[in-house]
Amino acid sequence: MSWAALAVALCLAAPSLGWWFPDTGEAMSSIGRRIDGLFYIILWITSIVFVGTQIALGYVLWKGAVKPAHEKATYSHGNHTLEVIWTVIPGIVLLFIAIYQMDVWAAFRMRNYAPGEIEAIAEVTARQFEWRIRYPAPGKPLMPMPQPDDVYTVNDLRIPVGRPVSISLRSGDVQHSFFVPVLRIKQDALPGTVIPVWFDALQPGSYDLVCAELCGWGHYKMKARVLATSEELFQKWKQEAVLLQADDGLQSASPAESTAADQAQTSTP
Ligand SMILES: [Cu+2]
Repeated sequence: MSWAALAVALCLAAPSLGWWFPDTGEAMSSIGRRIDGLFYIILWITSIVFVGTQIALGYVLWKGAVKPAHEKATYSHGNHTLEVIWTVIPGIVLLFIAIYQMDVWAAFRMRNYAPGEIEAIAEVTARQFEWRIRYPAPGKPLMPMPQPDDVYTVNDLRIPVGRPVSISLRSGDVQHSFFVPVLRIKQDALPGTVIPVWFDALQPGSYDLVCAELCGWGHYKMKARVLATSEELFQKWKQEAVLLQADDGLQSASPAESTAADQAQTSTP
């Protein structure tokens, strides 16, 4: 009974045990660091079990080797107590892991759990075989449908560093997966669905964005970059991009509008 009480207490305390596991600082996003913590706890549990079983195996081998030759090994079949123990302990460990990870999962998947106000900075549309990105004009919110003054890039997602931002992820054709390994962010892009994904970048840098879902012959080349810069540089870049796009529009037949039309066409499932 006391064992059961201990197991229940351990499971209930699981979400608050994060401080046990040091932040290694390898992930470049706050949620990434918590995801790393989940991997480390599993690594610790499996390491302890591995070392423990190897020590037990070594001990049994040693004990058998030093036995006098005339002593026979005892043979036994079935042990109810042992079977209960090696069923209940892994069960408790699995329950512990299941409850322990809930907090991190909720923080990543539910926007309500994300820290602070989150600005939707861009719409990212995955399509065979590139990432099309649409930003609202400086000072404007991201609208569900393309606007004439939106800014467009291909395979180049710019974000400000140090604050959580969200993107609206969609697919223009088949299933893709938005994967930024260094930020530990992975989310499938599904045709006909707009999925908000929030994340932050803790340090400025250029991070690889790849597709993690086999989506056709050109899947291998469906890579882009996430460029995390300071807030000032991000805003400056967006203002320059708007002017550049307007300039292009004067010289040719308004590519911004044609891209917007193209975007509207491709993003409608
Ligand atoms: Cu792909």
